[in-house]
Amino acid sequence: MTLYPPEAAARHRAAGYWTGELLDEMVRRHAAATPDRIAVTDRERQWSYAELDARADRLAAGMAARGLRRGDRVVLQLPNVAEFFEVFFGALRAGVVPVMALPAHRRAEIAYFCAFAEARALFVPDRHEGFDHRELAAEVRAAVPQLLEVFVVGDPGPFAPLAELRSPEGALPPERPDSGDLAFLQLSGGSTGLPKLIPRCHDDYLYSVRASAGICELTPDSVYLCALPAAHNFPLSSPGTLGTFFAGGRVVLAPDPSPATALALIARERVTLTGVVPPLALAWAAAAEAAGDGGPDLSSLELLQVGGAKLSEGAARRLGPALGCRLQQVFGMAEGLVNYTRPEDDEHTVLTTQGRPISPDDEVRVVDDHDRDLPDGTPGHLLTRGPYTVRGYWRAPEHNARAFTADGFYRTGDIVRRTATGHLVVEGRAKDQINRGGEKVAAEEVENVLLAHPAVHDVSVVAVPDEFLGERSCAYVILRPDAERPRPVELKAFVRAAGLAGFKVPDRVEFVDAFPSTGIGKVSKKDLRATAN
Ligand code: OOB
Repeated sequence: MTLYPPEAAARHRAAGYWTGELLDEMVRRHAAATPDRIAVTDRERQWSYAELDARADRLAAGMAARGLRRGDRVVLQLPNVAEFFEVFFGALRAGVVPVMALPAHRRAEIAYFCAFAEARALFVPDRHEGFDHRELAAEVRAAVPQLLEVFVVGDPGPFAPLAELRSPEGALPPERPDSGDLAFLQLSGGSTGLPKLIPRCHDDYLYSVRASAGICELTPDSVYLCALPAAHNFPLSSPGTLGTFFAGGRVVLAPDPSPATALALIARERVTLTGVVPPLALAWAAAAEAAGDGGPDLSSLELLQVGGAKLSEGAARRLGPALGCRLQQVFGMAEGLVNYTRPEDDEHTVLTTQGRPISPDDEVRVVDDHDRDLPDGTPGHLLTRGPYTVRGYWRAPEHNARAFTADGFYRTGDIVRRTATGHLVVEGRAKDQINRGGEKVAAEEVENVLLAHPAVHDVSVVAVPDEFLGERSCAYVILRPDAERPRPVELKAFVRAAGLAGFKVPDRVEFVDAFPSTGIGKVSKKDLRATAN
């Protein structure tokens, strides 16, 4: 399977962006050069590079011994535990393709990923944040017949423990994956009824990781706190955990992102950088301000990266002083393009823009509704193409025809303006999505669920402003004429019972008689949003 047009791939290789190296080789390299250096810290555990490397080998061998073949898919739903990287690197080494599910996903999402990706195995924790993932796995197994095995980190219950997959003397699969192969499937924030899978290969992903590590000046002394879910593209690659491994640094896994946990870990582990979404950054800043001089010692922290949702200038101003570090804005997407403010940028740029692209060969177009290029300073649709932006979603030709231009530009759905220095400012969004403090909710996915409720005639889910999260979701519901009005909590429970992740449950439900419409008879979500308050 070729993920990029051959001439584009040849160009990215000739430019030195694509090196032919595989993503797991970074672990091998440091295991050989500095075997005893710590790669991962997880609660009381420390794994050296040698240990992480050996574990990845054993897991790859175990996957091969269980009959998992190059190109086979598995669904990875692990929280921030060291085993996340054991399974991730082990799978890559075996040529097995993980689907990067989030811990918050529930039955509907996990069953869909398993079925759509034809996954052969599912990796889950026993319990996480009070939720039993073995029960979820049992439901998914019942619903998806071709899912062969479930492996559990922790108490396995009726399933196999991860340890069973570790093969002490098994051989690695003879054939190494190719750097242009599909390495893993990342998840799209989505704007359609079903989540889309993003095919990332070793070449494109490693380039974004390596270049990000350079821009963020990572060294073997870097200590990265992974506070967001490890599977998400931001903490995974921008430069995140993989960038830290690439540089030979140390990754500290936060079991939860609360200020109490995170600030204590920064102090105890002498963390030098971390990446968070705006509401978290503000919660940490508030906690640090409240604690004052008596709080945790944050003096090791050099860089706070904030991305995933728009950071207001006012919030941006507050963060550096509160946490005693430099701020970097990150505007990225799992489909590829990532923008960073740079160490050399002036303060105004860091506070008011979302950065500029990683690569000199990232092509950025800002266009009007008819794909005509707009001058700098004018907001428009952001289209992009480049050495690490995918050319299509996995197995989604119809959607791809809309989400990509004929010449391969990804339609990001973001409305941006470009400054004279090439920095981008995010002005809004054209896609039908709610950005709930960095967690993306596709309106249509939630609408489809609510439409199945017997009392619901029509529904429209939109973003409403929220002081803390930036946006929350509101479901506007038109009831069937004969229906009794359900309580909002019942409709929320209905979405939850359908097996959707908690962050997709509408924060608010409002009943209306009709929706405002656009000139051509479609629901005007813009006008609907304006009625919220
Ligand atoms: C990151 O990735 P995704 O795939 O969860 O979401 C991408 C979308 C963007 O298209 C944009 O709508 C929004 O999230 N976004 C931002 C933003 N960063 C992302 N909107 C405003 N300001 C920002 N700084 O969210 C992601 C991936 C890699 C690095 C960082 C974030």
